[in-house]
Amino acid sequence: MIDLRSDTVTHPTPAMREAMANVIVGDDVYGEDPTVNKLEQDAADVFGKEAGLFVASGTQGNLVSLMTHCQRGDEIIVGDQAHIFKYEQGGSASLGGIMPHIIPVQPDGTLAFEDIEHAIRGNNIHFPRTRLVAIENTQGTLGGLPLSPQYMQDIADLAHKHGLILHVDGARIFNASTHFNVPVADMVTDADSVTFCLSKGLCAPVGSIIVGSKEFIAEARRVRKVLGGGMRQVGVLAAAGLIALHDMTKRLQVDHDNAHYLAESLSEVPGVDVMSSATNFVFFLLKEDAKLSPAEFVTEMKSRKIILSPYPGFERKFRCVMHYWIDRERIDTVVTNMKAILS
Ligand code: TLP
Repeated sequence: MIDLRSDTVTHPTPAMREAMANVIVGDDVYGEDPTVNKLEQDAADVFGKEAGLFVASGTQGNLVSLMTHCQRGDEIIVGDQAHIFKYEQGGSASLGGIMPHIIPVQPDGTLAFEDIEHAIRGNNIHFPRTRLVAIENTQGTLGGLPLSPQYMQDIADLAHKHGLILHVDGARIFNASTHFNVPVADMVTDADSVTFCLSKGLCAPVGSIIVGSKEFIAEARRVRKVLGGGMRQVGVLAAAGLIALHDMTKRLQVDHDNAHYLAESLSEVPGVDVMSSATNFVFFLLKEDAKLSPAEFVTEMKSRKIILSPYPGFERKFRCVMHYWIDRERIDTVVTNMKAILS
């Protein structure tokens, strides 16, 4: 099968499977799993932060971060296209009592500073308290768009100028740092917390990490526990996470080059409009006058062992995500099959 739906579909690499089989573990709720402790400290070091916390998923990382930073009734400023707002079941509201104040995500993936400033509440008994700004890098829904180190610094400065916290949903922050060819620490220098995912393009089977100050992470550890996220001999997963963090982050340019190659090749397929290509994402539209309907297209591709699906919430917009298990040969196979069924 060639699965293009997401980089979340990646299986662990052979090196990860070997490391997982041989790892030393302990009870992480007691803080006694040496592999988890190493992963958390290594991640903190890589990001230039004091401490790290291994969590089950990106969704849990964002939720734990927001619930640690905010009190019930607080408000966060977040983009209307952000994963936190669109694809996390409103968990910060339903579980944390945190209200999202949404502002438009700009076509380049950023939040406009005037929109942020406009959204900040004054000190008035009628208003919730604005506590935090959340920014996503790379911005997923609009196409895996990388936000520059300068923008990240500016938004941190803006948040802090107004006494607000900056949380970064950096599920794919290594794709952004690869794009700009800067160390990931330089992307988040003054961010108060960052969540990043080991289980997407970095191929670990499970897990994300939150990094931030020692004090913040100590509190986040409590919140993770109450959300059912205290995991015991989780070194079996952290072993794969260490390879994700140290090795797999170094190869992401290959995925970006492959995305570019796929986008160019797709422009020759009838019935398809390439909408965007950035970092490891390619979005295309199956045109109204295409030979097949979206459902027929998906079924026909599946019968050829290629998995594609419309992006959640869209009928004709498809996302192809490049990752370790997709090479040029597989891309050629995808394009050849699409030409065959859409011509
Ligand atoms: N995104 C998934 C789907 O949920 C859409 C994907 O296939 O891209 N932040 C961002 C920016 C994400 O893209 C995702 C996952 C998450 C957070 C949540 O991560 P998980 O799936 O580990 O909870």
